[in-house]
Amino acid sequence: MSTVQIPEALDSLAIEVPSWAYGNSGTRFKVFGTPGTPRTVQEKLQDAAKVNELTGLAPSVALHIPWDKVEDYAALREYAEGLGVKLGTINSNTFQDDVYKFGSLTHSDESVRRRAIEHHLECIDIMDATGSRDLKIWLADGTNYPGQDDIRARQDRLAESLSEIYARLGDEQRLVLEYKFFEPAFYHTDVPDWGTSYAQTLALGEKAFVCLDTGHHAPGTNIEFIVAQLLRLGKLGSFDFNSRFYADDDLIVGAADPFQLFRIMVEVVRGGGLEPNSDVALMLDQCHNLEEKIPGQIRSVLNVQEMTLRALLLDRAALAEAQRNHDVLAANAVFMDAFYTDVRPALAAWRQERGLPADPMAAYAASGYQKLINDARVGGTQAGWGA
Ligand code: AOS
Ligand code: ZN
Ligand code: ZN
Repeated sequence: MSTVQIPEALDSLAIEVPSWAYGNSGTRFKVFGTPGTPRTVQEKLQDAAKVNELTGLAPSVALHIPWDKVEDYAALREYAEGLGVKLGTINSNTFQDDVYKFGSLTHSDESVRRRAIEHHLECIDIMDATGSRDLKIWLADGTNYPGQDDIRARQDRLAESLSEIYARLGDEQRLVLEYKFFEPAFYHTDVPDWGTSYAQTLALGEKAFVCLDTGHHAPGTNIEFIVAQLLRLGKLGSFDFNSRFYADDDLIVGAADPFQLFRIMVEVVRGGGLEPNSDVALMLDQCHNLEEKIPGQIRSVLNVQEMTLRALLLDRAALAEAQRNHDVLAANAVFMDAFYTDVRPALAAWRQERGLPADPMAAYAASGYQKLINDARVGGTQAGWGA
């Protein structure tokens, strides 16, 4: 019998899954196709609904426009709700058209900026139909060589473009601006860090927030410090969770460094990020190049759940006392005790109490769903990263 008591706060944990995680993806060297890969956005939603059905953790699905473009978004919303999931964040895309070679919202040519702004306004129209709250903007904008463009003028143009997009948001809608320190641009990126995203979103207003992708920092960056700071400033809007060994690897969250995920969740809890009505949305931004996609997503949401529970179990009173006494080793021991707690048996029991499978990974393997989709989804073009 486990002695771990699960706090109520865990009941409301919700992690949004990305539609693109169910499509084929790879590196610039090769995209390995897998059987059963969705051919349509509806099939991606079916797979996401399976993840939610087995874990109870993933009630919404992020879409990427135009990868998930359909004629009728209200109908897509109904379709998703029929499967028991909601349509979540709408991700804009200004990184794959030739016209954006030298930038999108920051481009020096007014007509290119106009086109990029119009794309975002269209994304907000889609949000109106899907009932989505968040517009997530990640820009590939940047330069490769010093002197290539005026980096300060690009900030001004970014601010101007964003303010036009922001003005179109409804009362209940938000804009989240994601930062990334490099790639595809290699000299400078126009939104490289949380400070830039913070400065830009602060200027926009209170419906604009920062999106923190855990894979978008230089090695060694103390990400939990950024989490603490943004929560303190009331500007942490969302996470794109994934893990990385080198750059923007987009691997399963908690796989490369579970301790880092724990430390991040400790700050999320500390900053009120799990409380009802918190501003913080938890999302995955991952690709499954080698592993099967649906179990890859199940493993991911379970990893977030496990580290969240360990963070909730941190004995904050004992920690505060050790900190007050400047007892460095005692404080660290309290912290590590929470991290080393094996919460898996308690979570298995907790799931069963809620009518969920004790082991969602095993339940998926036994469900026959993979064979069903492998057989059914033949013909047509399989969706991929960008399809
Ligand atoms: C790109 O590196 C970012 O992480 C974005 O969130 C992007 O939109 C996402 O990875 C889907 O391509
Ligand atoms: Zn991301
Ligand atoms: Zn990324």
